[in-house]
Amino acid sequence: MNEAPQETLANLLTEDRTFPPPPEFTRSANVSAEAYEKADADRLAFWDEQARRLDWSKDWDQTLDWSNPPFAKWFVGGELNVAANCLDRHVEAGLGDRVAIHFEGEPGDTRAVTYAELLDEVKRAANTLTDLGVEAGDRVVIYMPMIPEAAVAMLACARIGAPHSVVFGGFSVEALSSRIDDAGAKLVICADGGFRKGKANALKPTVDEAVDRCPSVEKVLVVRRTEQDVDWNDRDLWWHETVANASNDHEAQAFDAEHPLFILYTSGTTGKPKGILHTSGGYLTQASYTHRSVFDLKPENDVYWCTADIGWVTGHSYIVYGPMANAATQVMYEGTPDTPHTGRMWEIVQKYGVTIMYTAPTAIRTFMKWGDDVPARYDLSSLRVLGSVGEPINPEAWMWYREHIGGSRCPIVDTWWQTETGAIMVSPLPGVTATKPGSAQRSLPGITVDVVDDEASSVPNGGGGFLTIRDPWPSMLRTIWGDDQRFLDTYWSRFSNMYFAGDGAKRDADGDIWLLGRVDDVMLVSGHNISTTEVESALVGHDTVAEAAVVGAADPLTGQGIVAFVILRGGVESSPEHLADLRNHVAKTLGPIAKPRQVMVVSELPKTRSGKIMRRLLRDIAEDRQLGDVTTLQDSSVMARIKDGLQAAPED
Ligand code: 6R9
Repeated sequence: MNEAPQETLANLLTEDRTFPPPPEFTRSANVSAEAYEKADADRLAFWDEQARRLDWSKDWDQTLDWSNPPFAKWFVGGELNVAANCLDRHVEAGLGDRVAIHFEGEPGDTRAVTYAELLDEVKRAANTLTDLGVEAGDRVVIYMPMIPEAAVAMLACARIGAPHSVVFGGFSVEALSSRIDDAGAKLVICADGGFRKGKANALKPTVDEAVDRCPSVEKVLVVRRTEQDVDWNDRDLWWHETVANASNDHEAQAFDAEHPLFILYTSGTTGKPKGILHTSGGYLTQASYTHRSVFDLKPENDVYWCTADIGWVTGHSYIVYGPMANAATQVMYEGTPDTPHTGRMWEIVQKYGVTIMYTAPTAIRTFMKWGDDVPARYDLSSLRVLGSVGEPINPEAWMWYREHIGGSRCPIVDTWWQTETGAIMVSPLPGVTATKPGSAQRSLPGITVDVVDDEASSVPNGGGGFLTIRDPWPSMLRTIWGDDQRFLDTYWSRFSNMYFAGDGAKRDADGDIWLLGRVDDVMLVSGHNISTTEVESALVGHDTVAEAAVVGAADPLTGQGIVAFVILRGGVESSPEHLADLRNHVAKTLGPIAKPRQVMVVSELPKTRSGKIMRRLLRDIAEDRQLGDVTTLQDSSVMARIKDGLQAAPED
């Protein structure tokens, strides 16, 4: 059965739809096609030019030092203060009255925080941290709900050069304490709780228990958000009794371009979390450049909204550092999208006149499931650019986003990047690229992403393989905190002189890049390497399916058999005929090799807190095994519900 033994990853799905940018969008776009030419002609000069959009206290002597790969140094010798670039310079330029954050709490409370107010609060917080003995280089862990103080805490750390490590508010005691411990944090900043799903969700008890296990922590600074009862320890301090009373006089000191800015632990699907280390000058350069170019941000007019949590890298680069370096006005929402009703997101878009929205495929597929009529009830005409991040976006989800949210008028930017890359790497440019539903398309100017085969040769158009990055980029991770060897082994050992991202990808006939999911999830069926993404996209292409996850389960005949888990669109009932129809639909779309052995209807899928499907756990179910580690699941009870539901479901 080995028809194609040399094939790295099959290319099964073809997509012919394409949408050129509206001409008036192109005319006023921040970035034109010339950016690619400039960057191709001289990549380092291109990044030099982008870095000059920031304020530096001291100029750099060298753009890139790559003499000791893969340990990069960007803007060598340059000095800047990241927080001053996000705040002080805007206020000094007369923009102090511009709203930085339109905060919308889940219960409906709101706050508009201007740049002047944000700067004032960050200065007070910086003075408080210094009073508590936090010095440049000391690590601070932040464990917070989505409230403005989370951004204030991050910026205050940046201001005094204390690297922060934000941990998802919602991770367990175990996850929190292991991250505090690995970073050796001196201070934890948290809140009493946050509002989620209509309730006050406590955070402080988790912090109390975690900190009891971590001798490095000296103080815990607590923001009062929900006003629920909390236990109080000697090490605890209230934010409103310290930060609020601190001086708002604080001069930002410049730090070296390579001074550590933050550590962020990747959820990863297995093993000990990796502390991804980012530094200052290169990171801020690429975060702000990509935010301005990919979303075409016009800070005077746009109202930008990124729905990610601050504990995810998207929250770091595209809520805090990128948008604030660009003086953007943005919306920050605390709660869940269906509280108190499934139209909450669209109500917020209408209320604030959101123009740029950045969300994840998992959210888009959930909105599809809730039905077209929900967004149709709101005025979404302010929107002009839509973004997607986190997982491959299936072509049908892309089309739904375009039509039902973007009114068929907004360019969609599908942005591929990772915690490790720090900022967007592959994406359309909304005023330049003719977009294709489901493709992230091409490397941004100044970035060299490739798709290679086993031997590290670029695959031809039409071929599939491994996504790699050939040249160093400004916002690249510098190492894994405390573990250079793991950094080398994880990212730089699969291919020599190339960063391997862990993702599969293909190049279509035009050379555009399509992401095909993690290579660990690739299924080997009768000698063919089949990506989970293509089969899932084929299923979502059926008009009864809102969301799908597929896995390869051991099969005596074919090596692995494809097992699909599907969530149906609102109002659809399944039957044995329907399931057979879904299997045939995949065979018709992708070819008989990709026909699922089995399709199971479920009401939920196991996801990480950032919305990525955990296929590993579904593989355990498909192969009838004991479940593996569920600690990074968004909702750890979901697996039991899936199993119970399956026992009641019709067999295919
Ligand atoms: C930003 C972020 C990184 C992994 C990455 C890939 C997947 C992210 C994607 C995408 C296809 C996109 N991913 N964006 N896959 N298309 N537009 O998500 O960072 O949490 O570290 O995850 O997410 O598999 O390798 P992170």
